[in-house]
Amino acid sequence: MGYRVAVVGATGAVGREIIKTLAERDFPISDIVALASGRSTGTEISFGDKQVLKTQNLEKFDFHGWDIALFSPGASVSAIHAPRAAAAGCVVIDNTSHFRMDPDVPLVVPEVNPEALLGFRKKNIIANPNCSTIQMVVALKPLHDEFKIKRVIVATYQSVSGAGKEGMDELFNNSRAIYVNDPVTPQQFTKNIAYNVIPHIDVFMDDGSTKEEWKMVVETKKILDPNIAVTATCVRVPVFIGHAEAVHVEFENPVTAGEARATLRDAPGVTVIDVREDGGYATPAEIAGEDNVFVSRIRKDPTVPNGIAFWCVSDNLRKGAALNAVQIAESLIAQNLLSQPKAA
Ligand code: 11C
Repeated sequence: MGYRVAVVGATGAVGREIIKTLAERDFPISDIVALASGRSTGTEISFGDKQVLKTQNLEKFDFHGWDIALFSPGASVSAIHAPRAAAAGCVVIDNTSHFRMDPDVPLVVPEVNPEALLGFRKKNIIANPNCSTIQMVVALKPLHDEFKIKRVIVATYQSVSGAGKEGMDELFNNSRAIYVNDPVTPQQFTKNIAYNVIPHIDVFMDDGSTKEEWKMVVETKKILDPNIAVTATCVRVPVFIGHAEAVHVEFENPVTAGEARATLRDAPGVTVIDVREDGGYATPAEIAGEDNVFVSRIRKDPTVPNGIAFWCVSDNLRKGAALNAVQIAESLIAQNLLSQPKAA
């Protein structure tokens, strides 16, 4: 017995990763459909070793009779089609920013706040957080439980795959253009991304921060604790896959680097790689394709009372997007929150 699962935005970088993750984790599926905008209709995508899905047109698709829809198109597409799927009785897990701050939509990282899923029936929609938020809260949660966080200062180093396949193509093409002395024309990014870093992700807000930075603040509060103060600087770097973050945390209670390290070693979804020698830390190139959040460089921040600094790295397409969405579906099943699968 399995569920009827729709994957929306199936031809994008995250959509493809969702289909791969469902197959790898042997998610209980009786029927799966790949959906995309009209122009991608007919694209073929492998599901596991044996099945090839031919993408169908989202606009014309009837969600009645489908159990779960994992959405990863643009936010404006989710805004129209996620409520349509939800109204048809299909549980929507949406990876876009559109519904995240809706008080009637749970925003969930299963290692952090699985209990928030209890409220999902209000709209039949669950939101998947932003990739940079997900990896940070997975690392912060066990530390908050033990030592109570007051304030977080984070600087991110975000890979171009956060901007989709087009972002990856632009890094490749711009790097090549520089080598062969061709002109470089930025399209997905505001400046040349090859051999450069750009302190700008998503649009500017009125206060001078960017929307990516705002998301890290408000999503962390919604998922973890509204009393935690967060300030972020989000930076695009010329890396294909894997976001990195330098995180400085001030706690209410005293904590040593050893205690923080021991707490993180026991935490679900976290791998500690922290040897104080050359190469004794994780970098994006090594963790691409992995499921966990990797934490390194755990040390005292002596500039504040009860301060700890660390470095964390995670695959933004997996834990930052596809894997977290599939884990939400798995958590719904584990908590008996889904109705019995619908027959095809
Ligand atoms: C990036 N974090 O790296 C973004 C991508 O709100 O879901 C995901 C944007 C979002 O560009």
